[in-house]
Amino acid sequence: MERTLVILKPGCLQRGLVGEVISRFEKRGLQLVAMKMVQLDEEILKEHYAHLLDKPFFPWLRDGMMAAPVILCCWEGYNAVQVVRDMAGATRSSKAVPGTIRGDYSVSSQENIVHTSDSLENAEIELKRFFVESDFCNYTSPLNPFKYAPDEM
Ligand code: IDP
Ligand code: MG
Repeated sequence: MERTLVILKPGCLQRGLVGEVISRFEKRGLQLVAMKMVQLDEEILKEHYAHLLDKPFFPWLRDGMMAAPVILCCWEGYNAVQVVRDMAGATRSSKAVPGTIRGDYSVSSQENIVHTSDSLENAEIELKRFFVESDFCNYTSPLNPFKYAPDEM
């Protein structure tokens, strides 16, 4: 089954939306396999947002991501990368569809509540960036037969 990285951004924490957002992933049927709260620094943000380093908004994004701690989560499930990405909604929250996390809790392009990996390949790279192997908890939910067909597990 796929694993993907979600970062609950500083705004999610400061606005008291952590439980709300985690609850959505749980209710969708995704399984939490790793989680930790950390203060990000400039070095790791330059790596994580390398594709945006030359954008004029990068310094604001970097400072926003360091403005408070974040919560790093790894969610596991069938098609988890795309499922989680779709649940987050469009990057520009003002365009995000209601019902998505960004579409329900934000209007900003920068302060958009969550980071989600955009491909299976990047999910693997990003999970290695923030977690070590022993952070991942391997357990099987007894509810899996009620959440999945045999070929989806
Ligand atoms: P994503 O988070 O939906 O994958 P990316 O293009 O990878 O979007 O951008 C990473 C983060 O950079 C966004 O989540 C957002 O916080 C910020 N960002 C992206 N585009 C803009 C912009 O045009 N203005 C301000 N911040 C932006
Ligand atoms: Mg991205």
